[in-house]
Amino acid sequence: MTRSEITPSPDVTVPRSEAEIAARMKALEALMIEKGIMTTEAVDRLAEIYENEVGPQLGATVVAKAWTDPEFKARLLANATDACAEMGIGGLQGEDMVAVENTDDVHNVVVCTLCSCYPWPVLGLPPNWYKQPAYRSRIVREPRAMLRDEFGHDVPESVEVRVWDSSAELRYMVLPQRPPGTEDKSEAELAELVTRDSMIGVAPVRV
Ligand SMILES: [Co+2]
Repeated sequence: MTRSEITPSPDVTVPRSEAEIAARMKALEALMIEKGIMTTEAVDRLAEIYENEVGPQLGATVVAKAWTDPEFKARLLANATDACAEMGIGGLQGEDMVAVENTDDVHNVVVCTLCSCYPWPVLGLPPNWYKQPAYRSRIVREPRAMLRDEFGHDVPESVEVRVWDSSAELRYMVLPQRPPGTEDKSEAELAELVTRDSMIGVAPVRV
């Protein structure tokens, strides 16, 4: 099974269909515009930002900086929101971000068991599989098997797997390990190696 084939299991109740959510969003948007809370332009601009401008390419620059600047890395692990703000990265759904570091002994992976909480400023909008009940339940029950079967990521038995449950209060991102053989690469070159999946913790960074 590949991740695109992950579908909700029949015993899981999915509260709303995508069409219903889209309809509710449209209704909310219309109401906010009507009441003068938002303008059409502002709504379009926000959608554009979170679809095109904010995304894993920003998270990748954060990771590359942490790999090359130990003091920045310490600040990132102490307070990811503040450290990202230093780089001009922040905003909606990034108010309380936490970075967790992968090491030789620990592999971190992120989920939102309730819905799809996710640090938008550094990762953009979550992929579909992140929102599926199949991922949300199994990654907690058997993370090692899930990573192996669905993502082809075999975490050695000697490495502890930690699963972090994102919420509206805390949104996690993974600081992946810098791959060996990248000592000569610049920060910009390193950033190109960092993928969204590596910052969710379902894949390593590969050269
Ligand atoms: Co959530």
